[in-house]
Amino acid sequence: MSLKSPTRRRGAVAASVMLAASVLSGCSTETQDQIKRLANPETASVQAPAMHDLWMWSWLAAAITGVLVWGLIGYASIRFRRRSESEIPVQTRYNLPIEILYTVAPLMMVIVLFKFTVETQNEVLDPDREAEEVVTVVGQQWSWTFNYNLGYDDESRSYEPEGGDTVFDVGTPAEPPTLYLVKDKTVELNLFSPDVAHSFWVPAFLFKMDVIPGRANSFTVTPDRLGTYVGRCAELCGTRHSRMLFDVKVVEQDEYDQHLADLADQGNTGPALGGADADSVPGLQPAEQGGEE
Ligand SMILES: [Cu+2]
Repeated sequence: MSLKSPTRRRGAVAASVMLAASVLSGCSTETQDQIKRLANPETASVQAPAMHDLWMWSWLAAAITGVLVWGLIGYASIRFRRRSESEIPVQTRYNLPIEILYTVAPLMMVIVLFKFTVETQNEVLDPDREAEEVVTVVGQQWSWTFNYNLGYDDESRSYEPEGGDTVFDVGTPAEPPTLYLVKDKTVELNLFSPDVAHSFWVPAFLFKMDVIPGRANSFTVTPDRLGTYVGRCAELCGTRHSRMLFDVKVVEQDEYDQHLADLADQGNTGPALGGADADSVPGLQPAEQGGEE
């Protein structure tokens, strides 16, 4: 029996349908939801959906472009294939309309993607968004220090207490720290590094920003879902980069206040810009505070 017999073919189709069904039904609801979001985690901030939409529409645009290109490749290779040994198909070169299309079409796509990316970026990084809490995040080799009520003063170019006494929490590679944030409250996160470049990344916020020595990066975010989320360093920063993990705990206001009070009780008061075992680079400390060296 040849492979092309109808029975064989029907058998093959039935087998692949069953395989697809069993593979898909084997996925948990969580995995299926994640497939629907094209691998994005469930968002946990007010700003995240804008980035999620950009992600989904970009994939849709890429998929349409892909299908169109694959279709044209298939069509061209069948319609214009070489039909005999003696004759070579028509060779098209220097066709001006086609050359212009090749140049203009990708340019248009890049312009459209650029427009939507800039619009999303402006919305997410809106510098006029008012923050109600302020935290200075220190990324140090190889963990994080969270300074609550510590802001950055542009004029004096230094970190100053803001909105209360500064308390901090230091993590180590063995004991990753937890960043507490209040649900529905916009927080300003100032990013400081005493050593090398790190990157502050919370996947559930669909956001990361580099932590660069000598540069005062900052952004605001409004967590909108209670829960604990993973965070990590997204910049290869040395031997134990992979251990540079932390948790983000989005809580109600009273639990946040209690956490800050607990840190004060433990004696974790005042700014800590060096981290527990950071090798600070001289000259990168803001004026007066110096950090721990
Ligand atoms: Cu790092």
